[in-house]
Parts: sequence; structure tokens; C-alpha cells
Amino acid sequence: MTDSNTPWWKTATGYQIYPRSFCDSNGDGIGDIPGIVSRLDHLADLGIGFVWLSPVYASPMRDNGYDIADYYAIAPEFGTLDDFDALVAEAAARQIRIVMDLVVNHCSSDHTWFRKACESRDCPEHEYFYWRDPRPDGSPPDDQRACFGGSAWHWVPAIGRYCYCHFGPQQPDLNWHNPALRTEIYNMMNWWLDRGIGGFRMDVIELVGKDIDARHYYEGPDMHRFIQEMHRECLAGRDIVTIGESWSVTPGTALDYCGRDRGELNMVFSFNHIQAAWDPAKGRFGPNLFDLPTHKKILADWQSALAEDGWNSLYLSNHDLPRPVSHYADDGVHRVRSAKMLAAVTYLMKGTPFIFQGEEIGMTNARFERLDQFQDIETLGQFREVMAAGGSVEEFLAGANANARDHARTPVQWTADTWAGFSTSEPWMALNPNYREINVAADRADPDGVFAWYRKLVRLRRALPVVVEGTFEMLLPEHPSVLCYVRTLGPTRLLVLGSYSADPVTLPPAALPEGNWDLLLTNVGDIAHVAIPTSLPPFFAGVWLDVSARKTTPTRQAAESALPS
Ligand code: TEU
Ligand code: CA
Repeated sequence: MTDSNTPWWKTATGYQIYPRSFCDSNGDGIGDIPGIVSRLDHLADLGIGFVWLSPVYASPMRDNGYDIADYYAIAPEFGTLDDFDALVAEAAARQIRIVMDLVVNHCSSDHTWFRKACESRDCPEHEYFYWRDPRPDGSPPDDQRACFGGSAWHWVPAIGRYCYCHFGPQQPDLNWHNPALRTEIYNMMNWWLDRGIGGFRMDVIELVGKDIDARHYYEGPDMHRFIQEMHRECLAGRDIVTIGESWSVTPGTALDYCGRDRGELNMVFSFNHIQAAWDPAKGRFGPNLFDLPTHKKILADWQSALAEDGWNSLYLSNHDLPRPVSHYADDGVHRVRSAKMLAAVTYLMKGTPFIFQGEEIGMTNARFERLDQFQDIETLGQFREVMAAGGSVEEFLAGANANARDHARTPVQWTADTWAGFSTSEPWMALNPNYREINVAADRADPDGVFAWYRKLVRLRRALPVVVEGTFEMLLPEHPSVLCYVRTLGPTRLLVLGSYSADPVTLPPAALPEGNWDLLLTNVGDIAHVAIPTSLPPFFAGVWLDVSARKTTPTRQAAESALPS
């Protein structure tokens, strides 16, 4: 076991819940908080230590909760504050913390602050937002585009000015340069932290320090100053975890956010490995350009950058991303093997794993044939942009089918029953038709299923200090279809190998390090205690322990205790 000085969030595994699509308890077709409570035993069985709960605050749901209208209220469709407190208590009874999503770069245009701001230039709330006068011809101050399409400048006739909206026209950016606004945010954060939550995932925290006149949005000049102030006012001294989402952070800037002496955050969610597979011009709606050597280089750079300070988050999936088996491997004949391989190579690196709901049973992308099947504000907004620029529907649909955020938001498939056990009525979003074959009940009934494999990985993390504390060395960096690395802690070495190929792969015998390698886990049959094969079946994965360490440390026994038969 790791020593007592290791923070809980380094040995724990996280699990992201997108509440709208997780589990519906009252038959309205929308996931809710009591639905989450009803599934906590599933999470406890998986062995996770905390939940990242996507927003449950009051919201008009134009961006499914990432547009908050009241930071102190629970959206009625998700439940009540009492339901939320019950979730925190029931989760704690299972040693699971609830980490909330903090969305404070912007709020909803339905928020009282914005309503007041649009009534008068003189009220204090007016300066909670970024306003600029129109150009002489009445047009927006500049040509900045919004993430979800259209101009980033939203005209408010009653005020005769434009308001800055980085994402959607009903998501006005909060003016973090206003100390009164920051005080409102800190008071709200402390109110939730005092309710016993386990921390915050911070939505696009990279944007809070923006200088809009200089058009410097990402990692702006005041971002670190604000995060450090937030740390002093809200985070310091609390036994919590904080993870900042940043689409611009790099290995070169990561320690500025999460270095141990920075007084800022514990981790960042970076997207270098995600955007490397995106078309530079078309972004997520272009073709999938995934390339394993590029992917490995990025992962290795992040492991190296945070080897001695800071801490990595490890993930392939979240509510904004396609399902990993479909995006990186095979969601057909080798789906189960692919799900296991991707999890092993991703979650045994140095850092904290984040499992996204449904990933633990190998859920796949849906098949959207028509545009009207998409519901995400970004998909629909970017479709309008692409069409206005003369793009083709077919091309956009192909890109959206590969990479739209909607894939992650189809309801979790609990059973093969009507509505997949997600609800007793038609869900808000169509189920993936494969729920009859791919569902929690069926997968958990299989001792060799995806869930059983994830469960073993989570336990391995807790049982073997080398997983949490060991160094990381990427092997075969240039190999086109094999990801292989070794973790080392004193005499203990763990070797992890995965093949991304749909065809058998033969490794040169000298490719792998010397060692008395004893097989701990494999996704192909039960090849117990076999040395590392040089001929790898499609989407093969294996985890080995160097048993020459056995004589000196109880690693093997610890591993076996974590890997129930
Ligand atoms: O996402 C940040 C974000 O910028 C992504 O939406 C990204 O820009 C886009 O998908 C690129 O194609 C966060 C949340 O995770 C997302 O769900 C919200 O919609 C967004 O912020 C606004 O709060
Ligand atoms: Ca419901």
C-alpha cells in the first residue's frame, strides 16, 4: 500500500457522471440524483473513490447544465438540495466522495445577475459581465466567433451594447476582473465545500483570466492570479481535490497550474492527446486523425513533465468526447478486448484515472443517420457554421458521427429491458440500439467482461505502490500499433503492453526489457504466468510483474490479492 502521506486522490480512481444520462428514478426520461443514489452500489463494486458530477445546478439546459441560472439551487429535473445531501451521505457511506463541476467562466443568461445587468448600466451586476459598444455601423466590436457558432458578441438592445459570450449566446462570460464578482464566486464555492463535497472539476478554468481587448482568451494574463486567490479564499486547508479543465495547457505550462508550491490546483485535464486526432481546420467535426506514435509521444511528454511534481489525470473519455472503443480501437468483433486494452494502457500510467459512465462496460458510439438526431448545442451550432461556409451535409455528418459530443450522452445501458433500465419511459435522448447486447447486467454477469477487468485495474492501483508511485518509461516509442511502458519503484517493475492493431503483431524478441516477467492480467484467454509473447493477437493487452522482485517485496501477493479469480 502507498504511505499515509499520499493524498487520497492519487490512489483513488474517479468516475464521471453526466446526470441527465445516468439513471432516471421518476420516469420522466431524464436522469436524476435519486437515480444516481440507486446505482451507488455499482460504483462501489467498481471500487472508485470519487465521482466527478457534471452540473446539477438550476439551468435552462441549453448546454445541459453548463449554463447555470442559480448556483445555490438544484435543477428540478435532477431533484432537490435534500436529494443532493442524501447523495453525498450515501456515497460517503461507500467511501466515495462527490466532486462537483464548477462552471464559473460564464453563467446562463437566465441568471438573476444577467437579467439585472440587462436592465441598467448602473447596477453592480452590470459589471459582472464584459460589455463593449458597437462599431459605428452597429456591428459587433470584433469578428471573434463563439465556440457554438455565430459571433461571440451578443447584442442587448435594452442596454445598447454587446456582451461577450465565448460559448453560446445564452452563456455570457463572467467578468473575473471585477473583485465583487469573484467574491460572489468564492462565497458560493465555500457554501458547497461546507456541504461536504469532495472538491471541484473546474470548467474551462483557462478562460477566467482572459483579456478580450487583446483577444487573449486562453491562459490569459490574470488566470494564475485568480486561481491563487481562489485557492486562498476557498481551497487551502481542505481535504479536497481540484482538477482544472484547460484546452490550452501543455506539458510546459502544466506545473504553473498544479505544481506543489503553486497554491492553485491538484491536476489539470489537458486535451493535447485528444486534439492531436482532430483535423486542424475542422476540429472535432473533421476526420479522425488518430495516430498511435503521436499519441504515445504526447502521453510520454506529460508523464515526464509531471514525473516529480504536479500530478496527471488519465482519461480517454468524458461527456464531450466519443466512446473510446469506437474512436481508438474496435467497437465490433473485438469490442470487449479493445475496451480492456485501452483501459489497461491508459490507467496504469502515473496519475489518477477518470472513468466516464458506461466506459466500464465498453459502451460504443451511437449511429446517427440524420442531423435531427443530434441534440448538442455545439453540434447544431457548428453545423450552421459549416453550412454557412459552404460545407457539405454529408461531410459534416461523417465528422459528427465520428466525434460529436452526443455520443457520450446516450443513456447508460443498465439492462436489456425496455429503455435499457435507464428509465420506465422514453429517455430524453435515443438509446444506442445495441443496449440489448451491451448493458451493465449482461457485462457484469460475465466474469471475463469489461466491468470485471476495470474492477481488477482499480484494485491493482490500490494494491501495488508501483502503479501510484513508480517512474514511467515509454518503450517502443516509434512502433506504429503497440503501446508499451514500464513502471519502476525500487526493485519492483510492472510492464504494460497493448496492441491497437486489428491484425496480429509480431514484436522483435529484443524489443522488450530483460526480466523474469510474470503475467498478472491479459485480455486474451488466461495465459497464466507466461513470459511476454512476441506474437500479439489483435487488440492484445497484458500486464506483467517482474518476479525477480518477488524475493524482496510482497508485490506478487499484493497483486494476487487485488486480482480475485
Ligand atoms: O467544454 C470546454 C470546451 O471548450 C469544449 O466544449 C470544446 O471547446 C469543444 O467541444 C471543442 O469542440 C466545457 C464543458 O466540458 C462543455 O460540456 C461545455 O459545453 C463548455 O465547457 C461550456 O461550459
Ligand atoms: Ca428523472
